[in-house]
Amino acid sequence: MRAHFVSDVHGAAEDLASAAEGADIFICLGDLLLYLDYEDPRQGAFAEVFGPEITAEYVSLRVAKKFDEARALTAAAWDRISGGQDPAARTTRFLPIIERQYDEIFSALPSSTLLTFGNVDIPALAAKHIRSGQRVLDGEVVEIDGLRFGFVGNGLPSPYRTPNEIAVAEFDERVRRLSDVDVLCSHIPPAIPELTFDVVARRFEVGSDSLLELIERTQPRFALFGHVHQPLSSRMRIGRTECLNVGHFRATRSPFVLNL
Ligand SMILES: [Mn+2]
Repeated sequence: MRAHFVSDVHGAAEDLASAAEGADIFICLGDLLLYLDYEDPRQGAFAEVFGPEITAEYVSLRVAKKFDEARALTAAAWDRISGGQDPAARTTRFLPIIERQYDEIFSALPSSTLLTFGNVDIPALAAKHIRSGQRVLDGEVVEIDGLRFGFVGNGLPSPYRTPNEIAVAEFDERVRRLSDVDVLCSHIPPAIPELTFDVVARRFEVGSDSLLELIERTQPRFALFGHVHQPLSSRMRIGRTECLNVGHFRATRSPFVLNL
């Protein structure tokens, strides 16, 4: 069985169809939306609302970890655009952009896709764009050709306050539902410094202790994940388990292929 994995699609809908060519199963590990593009301030929902100059400034403040200044910058910019600070108005402005992105992505994903969401997704807004045959899995196991694939999505709380971060206890509860898994599929990696450190952003992303514990205790054949766009290590062995970062699809435009 040939499994193709993608993660961190971040708006790159146009290359999803070719990424699925030749695959027996196609698995997407989340982060479908493009909110901010750290490489190109003209791309993404934020740039569409605030323009490239504010976006470039916002990105550099976040890279410098000046989160309060970054929020102040957007508040001032939103004030100029809308003449007020009504959060509902801001949501209304972003809504059609997010909806359009989800429509493009789910139209481009294969009709048979196994999917879990990432930390920048907004599952409630994705729901109506998901086609029949595209299955969202979170805290669930599916058996394919005698192999058990376990899925857990979303992110954990971080200083970046991305929209789909869930509490550690809730995340851990979903991980506990995954028993006797052969292939563990998640958006975020297990909490191992080499896997969570991003060498370009020069920061640690958030990994999960409970995923690490599950791997150490039950030794699935594979643990696949995304989230860290430029990891210090993209693969690591934990006992019998091969831990693999499937790559940043927006940058690579190619799937991670696993023959099972
Ligand atoms: Mn991502």
